[in-house]
Amino acid sequence: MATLFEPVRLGSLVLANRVFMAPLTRNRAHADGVPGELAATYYAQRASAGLIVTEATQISPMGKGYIDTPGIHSPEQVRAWSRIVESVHKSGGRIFLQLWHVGRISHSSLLPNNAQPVAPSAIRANSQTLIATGLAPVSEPVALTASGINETLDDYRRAASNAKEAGFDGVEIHAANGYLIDQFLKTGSNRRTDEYGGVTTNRVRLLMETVERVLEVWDSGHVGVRISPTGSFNDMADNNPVETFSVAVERLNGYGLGYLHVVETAQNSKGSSEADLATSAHLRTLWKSLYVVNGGYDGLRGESALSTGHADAVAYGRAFLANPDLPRRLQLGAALNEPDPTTFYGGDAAGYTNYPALT
Ligand code: 8OZ
Repeated sequence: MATLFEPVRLGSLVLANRVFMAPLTRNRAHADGVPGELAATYYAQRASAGLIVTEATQISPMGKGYIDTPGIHSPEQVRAWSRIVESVHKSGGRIFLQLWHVGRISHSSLLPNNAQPVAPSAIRANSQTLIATGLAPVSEPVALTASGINETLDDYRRAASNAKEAGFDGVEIHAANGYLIDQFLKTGSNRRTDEYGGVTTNRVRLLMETVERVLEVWDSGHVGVRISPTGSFNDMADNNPVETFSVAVERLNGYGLGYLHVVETAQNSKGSSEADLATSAHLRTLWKSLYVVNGGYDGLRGESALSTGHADAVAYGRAFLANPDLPRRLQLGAALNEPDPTTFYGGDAAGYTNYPALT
């Protein structure tokens, strides 16, 4: 069995290790969705990750749900991302862009012409988002029409193409944590009566069609999908996560994707329960390529996930945020910097580019 520090193949790439950097929302982009000036330094500092997955990045103006998150739909955004990718590549790293549409987790003040957010069904989430005035309840959404779904799929394709133009090594489709694709997957947020709702094979349709659009642009080995089968963050619930996600995973197998990335915790920052881990272990038996896990792992649990065959790679969020040289620290068994939650979302270099590496 592999260790965290052995290389692993992903598409045409050979990644240096199996310590991945999980996507982390940092809210330091400009109001127009152009990534901030410090982002190139921040990501390059973390280039020793086997793979960096960027912070969630909106595919369109309607895909935005929080203040100061980056996009990948305008030429200025693409230019800024290309400078970030270049700095990561110069430092020897590999980086995938995470493609994001928030669906109902948004607020009208963040959307074009103060629009209502879109969702599978007009069900408002009992959840909050960050807007100009601070935390606010999310707005009431409207159900996407068939043509709205098609336009959204076109947006995914364009965003995937923009990511390629910016020089990324690949893309990760965000189908986790209560955002648009997850809202379609899970029964609590999807009451549709058309071919995108009801039975599981219908609820997984938007994810499959998204993958198909992205594969019009990218080779399958350079595309990953992130899911959170037992996640309840953002007011999510599913009647039968094992059934829903077994169907999703078996269908995804048909596309030959590079990896599946599974958030194993019910809530951000909380640990995973036995049931969460059992669901993930089951999906692992179904999945045919690289299996990446995330959710409160430390070095020891990460090693054990690999040595027991539970996973092929481990994505670290908070630990990577606070430790730019995380793989080296884990390998040496060195002490870790503690993450500072007061600087997670928004702000400047403090808590972003000033965490020290080992000397
Ligand atoms: C925390 C705050 C805002 C967004 C996710 C993109 O959970 C997020 C997110 C996390 O996937």
